[in-house]
Amino acid sequence: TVSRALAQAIPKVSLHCHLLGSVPAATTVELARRAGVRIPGDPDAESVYDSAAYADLGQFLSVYDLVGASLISRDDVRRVTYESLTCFGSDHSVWYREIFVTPQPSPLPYPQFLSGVLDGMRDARSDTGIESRIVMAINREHSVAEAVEFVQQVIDHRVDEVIGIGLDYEEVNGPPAPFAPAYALARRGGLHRTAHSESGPPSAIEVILDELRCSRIDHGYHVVTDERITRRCVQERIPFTATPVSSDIGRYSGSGDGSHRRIREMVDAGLQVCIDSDDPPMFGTDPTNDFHAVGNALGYGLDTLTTFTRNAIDACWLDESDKQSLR
Ligand code: ES4
Ligand code: ZN
Repeated sequence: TVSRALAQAIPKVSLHCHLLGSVPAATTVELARRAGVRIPGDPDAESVYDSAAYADLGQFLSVYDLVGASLISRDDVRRVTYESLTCFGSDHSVWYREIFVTPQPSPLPYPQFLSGVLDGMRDARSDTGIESRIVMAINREHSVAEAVEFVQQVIDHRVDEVIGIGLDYEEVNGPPAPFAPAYALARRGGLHRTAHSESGPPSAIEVILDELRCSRIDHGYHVVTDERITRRCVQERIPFTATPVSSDIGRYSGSGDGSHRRIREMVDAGLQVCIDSDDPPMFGTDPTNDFHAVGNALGYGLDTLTTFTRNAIDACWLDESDKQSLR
């Protein structure tokens, strides 16, 4: 185990944090009020992200959507991007981050939302040195046609900072296979690909690898329940982005150590595990806290915790030449 101070000092590369899930509570309250968006319970900054109140993933996602609906100007988007990135860079030793961006709940047109994110990235980089890229994420609860349209929009407005796509929102409402056309379009457009698989069967992981042609898996804890698929993922060095705190609170609640236990099994199996914090303020966590929590729960010291960072460097989508500067 390591102290919180040491967990904080460990250099980190963040591959699994959502922009809309990274807005500080006080900012959400301010922007929602200004936008005329009502968050249930008429909350203040102390209660807006009361994670105990998320009965299930759907309830969490409805608050998450209201955060997005509160971003009504390009500067709102710039601000939340900036606040989240500077916090990661200054307070949690995150040197590089690939941000999941879902512009769908915001009323802003895609190009304006994108330019707000780019502004925030540029300002955060010049103030704290943090590097970042964008992973545009499909809402799997919406139609495949909308997903294809979204990926086409990403390609039409392509900038160097947008390096890939993801598949977000509730897996039971949007299994991966039907999204193959959207993923094929992204692949032809030169975009990297990942997808969430947190609750699904192990077979969903093979669909994500073989039909969506993804190079990593978000969560994927259930991989260890299938020996053959586990062996395959070890052999192919498939990266898994685990989020210990959010997965315990959000989906394994009751068991207390559900995701941690799975993470140990994944590490012991020789899988390439990365650690991240998903939606930090919404789940009362941050990158330091997730490293600290997993270290504490599983008895990992500096050696294993830095391996998580090394895995994330290997797994990230920077060009080899840019990756060298992180190694
Ligand atoms: C999400 Cl499935 C899921 N889990 C956590 N945060 C999210 N944001 C969007 N989809
Ligand atoms: Zn996630």
